Amino acid sequence: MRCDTIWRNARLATMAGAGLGVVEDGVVAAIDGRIAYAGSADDAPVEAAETIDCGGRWITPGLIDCHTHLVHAGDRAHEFELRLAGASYEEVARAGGGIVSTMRATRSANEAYLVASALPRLDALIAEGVTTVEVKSGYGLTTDDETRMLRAARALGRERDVRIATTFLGAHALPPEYAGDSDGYVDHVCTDMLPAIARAGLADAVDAFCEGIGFTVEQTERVFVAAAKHGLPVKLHAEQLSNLNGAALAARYGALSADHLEHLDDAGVAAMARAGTVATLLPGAYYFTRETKLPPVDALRAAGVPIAVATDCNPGTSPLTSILLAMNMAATCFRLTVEECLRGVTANAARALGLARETGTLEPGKACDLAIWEVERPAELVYRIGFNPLHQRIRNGR
Ligand code: DI6
Ligand code: FE
Repeated sequence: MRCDTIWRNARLATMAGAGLGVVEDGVVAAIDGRIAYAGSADDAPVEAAETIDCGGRWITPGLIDCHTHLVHAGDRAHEFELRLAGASYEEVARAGGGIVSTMRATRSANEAYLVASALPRLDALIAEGVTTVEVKSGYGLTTDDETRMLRAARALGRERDVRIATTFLGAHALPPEYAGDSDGYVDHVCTDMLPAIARAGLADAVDAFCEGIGFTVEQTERVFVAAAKHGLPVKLHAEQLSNLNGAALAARYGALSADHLEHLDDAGVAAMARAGTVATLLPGAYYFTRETKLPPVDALRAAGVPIAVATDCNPGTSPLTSILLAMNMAATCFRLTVEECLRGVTANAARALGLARETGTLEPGKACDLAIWEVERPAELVYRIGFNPLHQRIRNGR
């Protein structure tokens, strides 16, 4: 087999099968941007146009950030100062803070600005070996503004060599023009916004914020029915601040993932296990909002629910653009193991995006997306705080 590129003299964490799928003296080979071989040097191909000696460095799959609000205008640093001065969430909202303040900034930003302001955040993730990023809408809250957000998200995938998965999150917050009429807004999301965005092919999935300060489980179900009608998979911000049984609803609709989950109960865990819905944990939001309720990690483990970890990069509750720090927080705050953290930003993150056949492990047939690390052991990727040991990022074999 003649390959385009061979990476040899490496230690592989393939994330395939049990554990980290470690191969001590490993080789990865690529043909036409796809993995042709990943395994022991003993059985590896040797002929290639280019052969790279990795000097014993570790190779993981390219990392995946499966939950971000990367596209948005403005920031909420002033709100952060108000909160530090003791203001409550409600007082901040009354002072014009909260999601609606980001909505106002985003509505007045054109697509070029939305792209330009997201690029530094995307570059921070890329610098840590991220090769796939999920980007949600949810700060426009009108058809035109949500469309512009998703066009900007798609544009990020043209501006940088990165895979972008887009998610329509029209049911993120109630816009001022629908004040007091959340059912009317959900009608607008389901009958106008979602069909327009589906027709334009701008969303790969649909999400909602099922929460007391968001939308009810009944309203969320209407969004899910509309998504199914347009052939779009769903995911859900669920049980972040209370238990509305959103995760169980998401599981009933075969959701790719349910996210946050601090208030998830045993029935929700069981429903997710039955459906194969991924539990995406977002330690950045837990940390930044100084939450105290931990997600039921032991119950998720016992039920075999796949766990993903993501930054939830957003200006209000998780202004975090480091997937490595997200892993450290998941281990330090939620007590995930190193293996669970690494699987959470690779194989399980791919599952949360419906991309498990394309990326997330070092296996033949998948995109040759790699991260090559200057570490003695994979645990250093989770253990260190604010240190980036990336040696090289490979995307589609280049
Ligand atoms: N949950 C969150 O923590 C963010 N959205 C959501 O559904 C908050 C987004 C923001 O405050 O801008
Ligand atoms: Fe989020």
